[in-house]
Parts: sequence; structure tokens; C-alpha cells
Amino acid sequence: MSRDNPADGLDDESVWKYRDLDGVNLCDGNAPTSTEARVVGTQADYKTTGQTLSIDPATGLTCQDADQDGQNCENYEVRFCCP
Ligand SMILES: [Ca+2]
Ligand SMILES: [Ca+2]
Repeated sequence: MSRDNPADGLDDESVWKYRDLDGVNLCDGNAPTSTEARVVGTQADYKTTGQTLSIDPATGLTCQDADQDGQNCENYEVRFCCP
């Protein structure tokens, strides 16, 4: 799923935003055990883009243009695995 896009310079797929801003029940309140990510509309795993991301099993993914050395972030979608 993708809750945000990078048009404003940040693609924010944070777990807490899904929960607290979007009201999504993720893992019944438990921390996800993994976060998988790929580019929206493709099968391209995030690792294939070479972009500098913050990705963490429990907190989700963020991508900031400021970290991309002049490039813009792709729009990422994420999938969480629950314990
Ligand atoms: Ca955004
Ligand atoms: Ca996104």
C-alpha cells in the first residue's frame, strides 16, 4: 500500500502515520516484523532503485529528495509482515 507520494519531496510510508493519521489497524498494534517495499506500479524491489531510503521493519519507510543527490524519490509502496 501507498499512503503518500513524493511530490512534496518526501514519500512517507511510516507505520505510525498509517496508524495515527490514517486509522489503519496494522498488526493489531504490534510492531511489524518486516517491511517490504517496491516502486508503485512495478515489481521493482526498492533495492533496485539505488535510492537512499530509511527503511526499518518496525517503523516503515521514508524517502526524502534531499538524500538523493539531485534526484527525486520514486513513489514507494510497502507491505508489512506481522508477528
Ligand atoms: Ca509526500
Ligand atoms: Ca508512496
